[in-house]
Amino acid sequence: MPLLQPHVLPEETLSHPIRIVEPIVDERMYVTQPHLAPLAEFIPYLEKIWQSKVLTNGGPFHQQFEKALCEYLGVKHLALFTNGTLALVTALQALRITGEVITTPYSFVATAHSLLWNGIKPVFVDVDPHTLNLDPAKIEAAITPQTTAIMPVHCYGHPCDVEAIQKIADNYNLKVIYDAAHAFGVQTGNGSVLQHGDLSVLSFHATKVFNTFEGGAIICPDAKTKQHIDHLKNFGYVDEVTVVASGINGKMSEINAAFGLLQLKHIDVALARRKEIDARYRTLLRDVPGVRCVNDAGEKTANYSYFPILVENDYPLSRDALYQKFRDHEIIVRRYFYPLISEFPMYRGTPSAHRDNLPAASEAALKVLCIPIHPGMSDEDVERVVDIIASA
Ligand code: T4K
Repeated sequence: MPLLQPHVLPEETLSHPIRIVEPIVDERMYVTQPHLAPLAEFIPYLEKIWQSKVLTNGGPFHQQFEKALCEYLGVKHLALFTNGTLALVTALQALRITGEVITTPYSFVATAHSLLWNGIKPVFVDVDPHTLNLDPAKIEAAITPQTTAIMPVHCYGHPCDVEAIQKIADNYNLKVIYDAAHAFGVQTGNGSVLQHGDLSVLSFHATKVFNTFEGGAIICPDAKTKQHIDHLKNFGYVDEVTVVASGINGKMSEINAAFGLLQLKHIDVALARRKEIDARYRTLLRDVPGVRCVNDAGEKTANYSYFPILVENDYPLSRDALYQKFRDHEIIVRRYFYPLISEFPMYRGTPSAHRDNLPAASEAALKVLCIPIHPGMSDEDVERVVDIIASA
């Protein structure tokens, strides 16, 4: 319990009247929209927080949410974070990674930024043109005496070739930290994809399949590692007078944890609707010339977090013209992941960032378009999106 309890002021003592913001009417269709549990269901959780006045620092909702998530995801240990980026930064700290880390350029910039924040040099390796995940066949050539780890991304929630990556890591004594920001709930033949590697990092950002507004987690292999990570996310504090590391403040607040607990009750319905939309897109786009849907989830249990299409050269419009056509129809599609991380100024100078080293990633970045997929979409919405693609 915190020593100082926050005091809630009665409304009549407020010096400024509260102005309620006008409801926003927005008819646009977005690449994603958060799935939110009904507001009325959240009120009792808020009442508990207001009663207890425990707002953060590993309170009861934080503890319950960690336990509930472990059960849902089928993992043994997990440490909650304020967001996925701080979780990535801390995962690298926890394993004391230094020197060079092999990673993918085809991701959100946070993947490589987490390396720079730790003073680590990212070494970019190309992706497999079919899965758009780090290509295991290209990893060995990039290993140097300075290489200490591999940081692959389960891009769009599609599992990396975890066996091949682990084999290389074992041969060269490297750690593996998966950026699993997209991979909530994803299974492989042997259970959760999050069990692979030394650590895996999730994001619960508003744009993710499962959101706590902002949030993230590190999946840990054992209780000892989790305890170390729990210290690192709390400034390195072990107890009131002991600090064991130069930790950060990465703790998830009680409000986010409480909301996460509630969101878990609704996630299966959201995933089921995503699956329907994914299937509908694949059927309707099958015969549209010049458009290729990336990766069918096949037998794996996917989470349908994104719906990327590749706009091929025989499509009547360029990728960017199609992107603009969508915008003209108030449909806000995105080019995840264009530009490649390796194209940004803080990465551009290194030899591994050169386009010649990254032909598959460079080509995908120029062709990809992520079209809307989220549980709030109707069948008519899906058809509207397909009509725009098919009518070029
Ligand atoms: N690793 C990977 C592989 C990642 O993809 C990410 C994050 C991270 C690490 C880092 O995790 P976090 O630290 O974020 O937990 C978004 C997200 O901000 C980012 O979390 C995400 N990846 C990335 C792929 O996408 P933007 O700049 O595209 O977001 P924004 O604001 O343009 O949102 C996209 C659409 O989502 C909007 O057009 C409408 C909708 N939206 C968005 C927000 C924020 C909503 O409906 N409500 C909202 O509150 O980066």
